[in-house]
Amino acid sequence: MSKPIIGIIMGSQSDLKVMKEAAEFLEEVEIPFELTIVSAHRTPSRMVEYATNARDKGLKVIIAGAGGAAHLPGMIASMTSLPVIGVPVRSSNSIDGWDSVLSILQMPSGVPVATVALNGAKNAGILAAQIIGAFDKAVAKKLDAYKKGMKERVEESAKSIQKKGWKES
Ligand code: RP5
Repeated sequence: MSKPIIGIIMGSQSDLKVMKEAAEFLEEVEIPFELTIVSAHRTPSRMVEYATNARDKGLKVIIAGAGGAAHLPGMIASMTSLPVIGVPVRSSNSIDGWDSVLSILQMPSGVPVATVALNGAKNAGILAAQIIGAFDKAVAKKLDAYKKGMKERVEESAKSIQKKGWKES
């Protein structure tokens, strides 16, 4: 198996139900990735080690998901110049999800985290693939096919609604 070029990390195993959507997308477009748990609050040294070794081990993009206070994506971004995509997770300790959205989104100038929607791990996977696809033609081709598939599904739904009317779905 090829070496992972995308790292998916999350603050807790409880984030996996959301974060697995990023992994599933990367599997679909056949981009090698690694997935693990790194907690900013419970394993701070592991977080430093992960961020500082990421580039040397071949990663090109990091997807980091966390809920509640959600420091993980920002802290990782503070220690690497690789692009970091943040996934705010609505977790058991979230007030309503806004806590993790704002924590990940409102990074100070100089340390960006590309923040996707609450629980938006699939979009994080797509965005990471698009970053890779900017330089890799084979990945770009798969992403173009994915977009074409979405377009065709909407067109089919539109046709079916026009034919059947609004009473049937
Ligand atoms: C955050 O706290 C994690 O990312 C998770 O979303 C949340 C709750 O963690 P657990 O108490 O379920 O381990 O750090």
